[in-house]
Amino acid sequence: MDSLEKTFQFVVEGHWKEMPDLAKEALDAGNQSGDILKALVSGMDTVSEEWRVGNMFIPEVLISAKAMHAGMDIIRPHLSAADVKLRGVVVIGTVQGDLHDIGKSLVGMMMEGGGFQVYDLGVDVSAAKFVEAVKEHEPDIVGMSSLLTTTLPFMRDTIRSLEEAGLRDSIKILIGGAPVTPEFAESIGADGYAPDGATAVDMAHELVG
Ligand code: B12
Repeated sequence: MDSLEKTFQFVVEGHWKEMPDLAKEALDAGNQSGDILKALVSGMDTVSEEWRVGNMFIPEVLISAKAMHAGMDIIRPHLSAADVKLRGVVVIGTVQGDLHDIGKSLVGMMMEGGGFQVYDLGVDVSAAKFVEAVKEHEPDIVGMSSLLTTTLPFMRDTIRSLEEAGLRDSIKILIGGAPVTPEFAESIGADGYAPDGATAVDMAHELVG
């Protein structure tokens, strides 16, 4: 097994402690950082799918996400412009009142894998914080995540606040999370909805043209 196949395997099996050494080994072996990133993302894709069909459980998903993060930390400085072309800037966060971050972090990492510079604002992000971050980072895309039906209205509030701040026209808004539907996205004036990380990346590419 070469180091890229091993990287994929280490994500799927959640070997987060061993991942930094493996990522360094993969770089030393002359692999491009973009290819290592692809192996990490593809490992996480497999994990998401295994979780979806019930073959993996949340604690395992969390450990795999940790392994992917550990690999990302090593290769991030090597993802130079020459290696991965910057497709745009994304600001992403889980909306106010909501502490679920697994899906949001996955989407953020996959966006990074898709060539975007990502600012992850974390969880429980108020409308005001989104507005502040848009002013600071001038993103192309704002991604919002919500896993609770009770926090869905905060997506609408955030869009309103961005409109009031005069920032809405300069960005595209992409939303997601288990209770989110395309109809809901349309009703609050978002530009798109994606059910998973891979679709989110495709849609982000479309939105930035
Ligand atoms: C793990 C989990 C937790 C963990 C969260 C840990 C963490 N660090 O995130 C803990 C234990 C803390 C937790 C707490 C709670 N939870 Co909870 N939780 C879950 C669970 C089991 C899995 C969520 C998850 O991580 N899925 C895995 C990821 C990969 O999937 P995902 O989040 O859906 O993300 C994917 C897509 O949705 C999409 N996506 C997600 N975000 C975004 C963003 C963008 C921009 C895009 C494009 C796409 C996108 O792409 C992702 C990748 O494919 C769900 C059950 C479920 N079926 O969803 C309940 C669930 C969401 N929780 C629920 C509840 C009720 C709670 C609590 C209120 C429980 C309580 N009484 O305390 C608290 C709320 C705390 C809070 N204020 O947020 C309910 C929500 C019910 C509802 N309809 O509102 C659920 C559905 C469980 C249930 N069936 O009752 N929870």
